[in-house]
Amino acid sequence: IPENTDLVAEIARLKKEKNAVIMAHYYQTGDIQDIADVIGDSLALAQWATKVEADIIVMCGVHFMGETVKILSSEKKVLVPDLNAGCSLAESCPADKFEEFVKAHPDHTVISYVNTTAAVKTLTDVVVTSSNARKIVDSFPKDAKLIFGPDRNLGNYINSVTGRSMLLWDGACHVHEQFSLEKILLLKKEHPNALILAHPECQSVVLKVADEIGSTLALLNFTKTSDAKEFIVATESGIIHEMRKYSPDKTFIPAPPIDSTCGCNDCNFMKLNTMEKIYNCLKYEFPEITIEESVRVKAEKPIRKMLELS
Ligand code: CIZ
Repeated sequence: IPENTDLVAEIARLKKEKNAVIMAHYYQTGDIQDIADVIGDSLALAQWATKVEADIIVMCGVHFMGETVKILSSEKKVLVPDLNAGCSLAESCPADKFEEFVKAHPDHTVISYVNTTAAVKTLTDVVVTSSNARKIVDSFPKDAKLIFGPDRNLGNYINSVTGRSMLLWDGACHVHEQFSLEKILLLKKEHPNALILAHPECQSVVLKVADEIGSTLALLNFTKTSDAKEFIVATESGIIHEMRKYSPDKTFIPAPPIDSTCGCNDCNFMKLNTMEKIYNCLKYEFPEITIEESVRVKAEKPIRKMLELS
């Protein structure tokens, strides 16, 4: 890319020329969120993917999000700026091992978090995101036998609020698993009026001290309506961009990870996407998400089921 290229203008030009749209997850950097046609959580992005009219969708997020868009909009070209943008949670649940787990419990309904590969979705009855997991789990009879994967922290949290004992897959998100209770409590001492906001993928010790637990969208909405002026935010720090945009008068403090040298409250996969890569992927229409049609068709069912129940 030539030096001094105005990436914002060039991306806008390519988008128009190619009838493309840009979708960005809340965990993307602020510059990417600012040029996106739509910003959202996985549920909002999936819902939007079923309606959008375009020839090309650039999904600025991680690989499974590109897959979800492709599964729902198979006729469109779906690009992701960096194919290496994986997800620790999706990787913690290999399809072959998950299949063994499902087969070992044949009388169970399988509920999978959206942070899974298309292959795992083919083994799933209904997909959930953090913003609809409770509602969808509650749609099953109280005595239903349920498997929930792959996030054990989210699964434990949903078990606790719904009074169920779903069988859990033992996976975790490397960002949310890393938040340090001790450092959060130190921050709280320094900012006694700050409310602690935590994502349900955090460990239960962090959830115990949280004033509000919810998905990115739920936490964002909470900050808009709360009277509080300060918040300690225990989820990926990208969401703080939106929080600040809506509430410029409030203070948002990212919760620190255990190992502060690893910068774990940023998802290093999400942050692989850059403005330069978006420009290149629009220009060269690459890298593209492709899914074998038989897998796509099978994986679409539990996602559509989620959309119906949401
Ligand atoms: O559902 C999503 O997009 C994720 C990964 C988190 C959240 O709470 O929005």
